[in-house]
Amino acid sequence: MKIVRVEAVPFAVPYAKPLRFASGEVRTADHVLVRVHTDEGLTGTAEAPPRPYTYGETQESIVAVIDKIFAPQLTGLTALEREAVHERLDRTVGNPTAKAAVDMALWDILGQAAGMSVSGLLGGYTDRMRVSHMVGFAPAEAMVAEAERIRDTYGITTFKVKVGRRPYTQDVAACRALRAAMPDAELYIDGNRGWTASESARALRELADLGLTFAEELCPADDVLGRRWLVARSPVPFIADESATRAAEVTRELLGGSATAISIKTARTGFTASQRVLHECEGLGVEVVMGNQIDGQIGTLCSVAFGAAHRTTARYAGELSNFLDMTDDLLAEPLTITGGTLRIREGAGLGIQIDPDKLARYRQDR
Ligand code: MUC
Ligand code: MG
Repeated sequence: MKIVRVEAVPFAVPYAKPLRFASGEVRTADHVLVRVHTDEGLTGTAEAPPRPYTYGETQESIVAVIDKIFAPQLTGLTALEREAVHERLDRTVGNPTAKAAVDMALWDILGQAAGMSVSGLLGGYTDRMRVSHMVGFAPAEAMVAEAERIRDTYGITTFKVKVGRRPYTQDVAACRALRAAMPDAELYIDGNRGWTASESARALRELADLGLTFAEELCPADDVLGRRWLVARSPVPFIADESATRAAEVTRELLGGSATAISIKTARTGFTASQRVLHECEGLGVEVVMGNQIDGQIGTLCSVAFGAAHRTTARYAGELSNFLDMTDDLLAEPLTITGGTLRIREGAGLGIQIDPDKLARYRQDR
């Protein structure tokens, strides 16, 4: 299981409609396919989504850090030596999605070598997750229409509503319209740091009767005292997402009173570090949600493999549906969401089969 090659292939798939949120927007899935090859002919596969507004990574930087730094560091180690792999990856600061994709590709190799599913190796709790859909910025009527279409087509009844616009009253109106249209839906909000602490507090007060499940990153964690003030007043668990991208940040945000729940994203912590974050949260009695890094189908398969593997991550609906906004993907067999749930792939490893024609069509390096 010796690593002989680490491949980073940039590809670009257009979105059918852009996804907009307070910190940015996505029009093209300009991701990087990461493949780790072994001397025995096994190939582990994952994807890294560049999110410059969240981590500073770009498609070019992900390819460069893998080609120039990670690939030479990892070649010669085996897929079983994950601690040694991470020791080497950690010599480079940042670059979370590049590191996470390498980690997940290594787990894919381990699963294939063992003839077992990665989800089973991670914990094997269940074979599916309920799905939560993220509704991006649009006029309130369009947000309602989108949520109703997703509910009617896929049976999804949990929605994360993007907020953080100014004035905050337009987001309050959108949330009220969604609640009026879907009295039984689970709704929560994500501000991507768009509001100040006091705007967030006013919005939460005006949304108090809607029965929201969570509030996420409404104001910046860097506004340290304002954020603590807000979190102390939040009527629902306050999720740290982009402010808690690794275990040490999770510790800081929780102990500092800047969050009371955590979004776990395999796109940034892979499987190895996501388990560390999960176990930390379980030990502290802090709720977690499986988040979405606006993943394609490969990333979504990774998220559901992890989320379904553990009791705590399977408790709430996972954010697993944003690939629906993309016009196409690389998987030979596309993912399907039915009855509001997404299943893990059967078989050894992660079950990722790339369609070579699609890869040839969408890759950006040839
Ligand atoms: C989310 O949960 O915030 C948008 C920006 C990002 O970093 O992730 C997405 C979704
Ligand atoms: Mg978020």
